[in-house]
Amino acid sequence: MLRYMTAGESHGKAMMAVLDGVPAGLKMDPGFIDKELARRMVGYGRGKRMAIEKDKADIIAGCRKGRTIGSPVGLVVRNKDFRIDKLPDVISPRPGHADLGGILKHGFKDCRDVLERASARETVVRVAVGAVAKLILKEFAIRIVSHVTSIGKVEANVSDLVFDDIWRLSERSDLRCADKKAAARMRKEIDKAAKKGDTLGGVFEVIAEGVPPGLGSYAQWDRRLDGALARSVMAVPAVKAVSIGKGIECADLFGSMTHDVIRYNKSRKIFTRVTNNAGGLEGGVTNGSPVVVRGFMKPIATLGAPLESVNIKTKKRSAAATERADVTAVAACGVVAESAVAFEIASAFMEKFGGDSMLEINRNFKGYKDQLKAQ
Ligand code: EPS
Repeated sequence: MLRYMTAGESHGKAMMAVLDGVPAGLKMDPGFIDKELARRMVGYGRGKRMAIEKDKADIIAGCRKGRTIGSPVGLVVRNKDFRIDKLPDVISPRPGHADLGGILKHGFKDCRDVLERASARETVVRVAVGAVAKLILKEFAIRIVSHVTSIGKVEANVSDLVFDDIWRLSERSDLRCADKKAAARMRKEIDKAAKKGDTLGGVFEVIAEGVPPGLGSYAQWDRRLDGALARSVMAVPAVKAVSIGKGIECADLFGSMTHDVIRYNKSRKIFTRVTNNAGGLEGGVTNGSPVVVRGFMKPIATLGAPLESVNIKTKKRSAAATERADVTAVAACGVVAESAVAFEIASAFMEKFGGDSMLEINRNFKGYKDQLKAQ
């Protein structure tokens, strides 16, 4: 069983995570983890904090001589902008942020006690965890990428692109958008919002390719992989909706237009699909098609031209607090969601093929592949 927890405040000493259940014998790749952290920092419209930090993960537990040893993996990312005790109080909660709910919940007199932990800075270690999950999945040729499909009202057109195109084009784009023309229009929208002191949300898509059929389960509600994915992606800060495959569009269509026709490829001895409207999941179980999850991100809650709020001390109307923040962070949000998807797929993979070592998992997976071919 894979599980993790994180700790750390945005302007505290460091962000940290403990990832438990990593099999022994996994080759650690610190360079890969740091590359993943760098992908999260990218994005036109990101705030000044990203220019201060140069996120690097320190692997402080769970490894010996470059390989995991079956004990919990400890990951630490130090904050350059460490000044939590020197920062001013925040007394006008920002609409859309955790500020108000957080102070009411704890009886705090300063929203900073909330926002330091509620900050999306925490996602830096979710990405470190996701990178380790990706290292497990890589061993089984499972690849995961995300790309931005819209910012505000500007939509990308990626209908004729396959996984490798999306991978290549999104990696090159400062908005992780595979449609160059749309990205140019998105940048203009972001500039416009920045000028007005406003923020923008958008939509990202995460695609996991090479996922074998049979991960997850229809037999118990909490083992359905679609449910686990939805929860994990929804738990990424600022995500307000999650959909799988065609998602909400399915509600408008006939069944005949929605479900993916089944074929059999005799030479490869595998069942295939003509389309992938299900986004790789049927009945909470993977079907061998790519897993496609979309996340819908609201605009960042910290506005340069703030909305109205209330001073929590005087109870008088006042402008909401303004902190340094991003104008948009949909590209980063997509990278964080990749980590969420990697973690959930790796969890389901471990549940099905689980063992204490990579050797054991490899053996179990090979046996299953042979079984599928003999079906
Ligand atoms: C973030 C770090 C934060 C914010 C942002 C994400 O750093 P700071 O508050 O020092 O500027 O830039 O967080 C938010 C937008 C938010 O609302 O919490 C990061 O590392 O991703």
